[in-house]
Amino acid sequence: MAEAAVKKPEAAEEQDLTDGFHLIIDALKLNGLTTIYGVPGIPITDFGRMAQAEGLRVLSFRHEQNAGYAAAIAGFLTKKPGICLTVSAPGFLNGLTALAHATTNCYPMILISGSSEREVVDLQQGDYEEMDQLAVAKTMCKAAYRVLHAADIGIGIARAIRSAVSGRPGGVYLDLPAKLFGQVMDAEKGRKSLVKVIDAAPAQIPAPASIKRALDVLKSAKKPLIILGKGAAYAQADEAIKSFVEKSGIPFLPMSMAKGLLPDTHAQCAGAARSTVLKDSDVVMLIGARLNWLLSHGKGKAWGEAPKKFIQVDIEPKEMDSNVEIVAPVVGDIGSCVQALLDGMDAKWPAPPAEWTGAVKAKRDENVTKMAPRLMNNNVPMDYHGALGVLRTIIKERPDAILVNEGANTLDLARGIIDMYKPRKRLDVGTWGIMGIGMGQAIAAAVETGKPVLAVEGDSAFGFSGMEVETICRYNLPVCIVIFNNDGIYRGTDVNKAGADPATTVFVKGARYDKMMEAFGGVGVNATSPDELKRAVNAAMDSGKPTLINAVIDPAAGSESGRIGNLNPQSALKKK
Ligand SMILES: Cc1ncc(C[n+]2csc(CCOP(=O)(O)OP(=O)(O)O)c2C)c(N)n1
Ligand SMILES: [Mg+2]
Repeated sequence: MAEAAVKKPEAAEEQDLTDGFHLIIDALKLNGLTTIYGVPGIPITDFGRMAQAEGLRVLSFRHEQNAGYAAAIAGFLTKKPGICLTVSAPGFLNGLTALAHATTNCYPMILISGSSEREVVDLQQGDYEEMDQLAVAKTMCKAAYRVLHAADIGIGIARAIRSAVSGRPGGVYLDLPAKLFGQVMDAEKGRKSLVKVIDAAPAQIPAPASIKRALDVLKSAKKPLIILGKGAAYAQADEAIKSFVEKSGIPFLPMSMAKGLLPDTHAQCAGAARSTVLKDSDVVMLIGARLNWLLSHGKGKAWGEAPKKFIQVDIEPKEMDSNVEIVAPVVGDIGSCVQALLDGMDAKWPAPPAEWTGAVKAKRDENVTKMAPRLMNNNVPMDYHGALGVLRTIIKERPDAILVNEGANTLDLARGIIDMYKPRKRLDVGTWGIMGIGMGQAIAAAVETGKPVLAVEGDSAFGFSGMEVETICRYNLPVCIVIFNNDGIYRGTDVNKAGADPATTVFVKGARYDKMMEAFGGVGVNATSPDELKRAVNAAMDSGKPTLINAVIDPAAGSESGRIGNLNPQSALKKK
């Protein structure tokens, strides 16, 4: 009793104070940011504990890069910045790849890193994990900020949120020096210093003249094509996009992560006639798709000889004319732009010439028919087509599942073979073709959507984030990983002719990745035939238990670099 009486005035005093730790938590909560992906350590360990205690979901990873990829894709899925939390220098650097990846892919993300003492870092006196993180981050993101005073936390987080999601979304770095966390201030003043970001990503309405110009060009086309990019998927303007495409009657080509915006089985989908529509189209409307390497920069062999006119719909004005002339730029947010286009089409909008739509459909049907028997093969060892034929059916039967996909052959073939039926269900390597997104994206997909996740992984690709299977087991997430194990990168058959070391592209033969999952209490299965694979994936999807299936693929089945082998430089000397 006496003790409590003595403590009372102290506790009352404490109630009037807040500190950096709590202000950061309160600022995130105020803005609806309630999930943090990270790795603990000095100076953010207690912050993670307190955030958890205050009701935030704080998911601890085994490596910051994977936490960063999780945050980045969370941003893509939710249109709110995904939060990645790391320690200073090495942890920060581990998270930086994901920050750069988020910026390149236009995913909103905030990398929050603790940092060492400014006065020591700036004099380069060798502090614990010393690094001028703000300077390093600046070149890799849309914006980078540092908060030095507890009273500025509200503004700092508000600026980070707005920078990440407004205009073209991207990565933002927020530097929080160790001293900031413990800084104390009056609680009421602290509360008042917080900022709730109003209308973080304001609509950007396109100019009416740009809409008219675009529709005029589109109407004049004999062989029009619409290309949907992942910006269109991000926009969550699914109904407007579907109505616009259907009202126009124009064949559409989805980029990888735009698959499912309209089903791949839709009558207008030209996915299976990609080379034909790129070559033969005369007017191409890009919606949230950039003319980067993935579209051969809009020129060259892939685009054929016929002259082309490009219409581009994008939120970023600088995107226009980036590679070729854009005759009808439409600048604004995708939702507003597509709605305006739709509103601008009168009831008598002419269908594109039947000769064109018929030709596209014929090519598509021909390719689909050609592929069909290969997808039904029951070969042992499995080839890519036999294994992917099974997964294709599983996604057809479970269109709500989220497909995560990385690898070379495993990526390129899965992209072509597995039809998607709903928006934002296919999450893959993005603009850079980066390996290592697999487990981070799978975890975030499960956490953010609550839907089952099927991660289709090359054995090399999986290795970049493989340790996160422990994270998947720890949080008991409904993730089924299928590893296309062909003993290596591209193929498992390479031989080093010059010495005893294995060739650079091959791994341990017959590796059993399924045992990794068992080590952490998950389900491991070794599947050697399409039938075994089908049973194991269905069981995993039904049970929701963390599962890893080692799918044994013929080591000779793949090709160098999958579909992009042409990008490999060649030595003239080798050909002598
Ligand atoms: C971060 C990163 N490092 C390296 C690469 C180069 N790379 C492209 S695909 C690939 C792995 C391909 O092998 P695998 O995942 O086993 O797929 P497979 O073709 O064998 O099915 C690698 C290492 C990359 N894309 N990203
Ligand atoms: Mg492989």
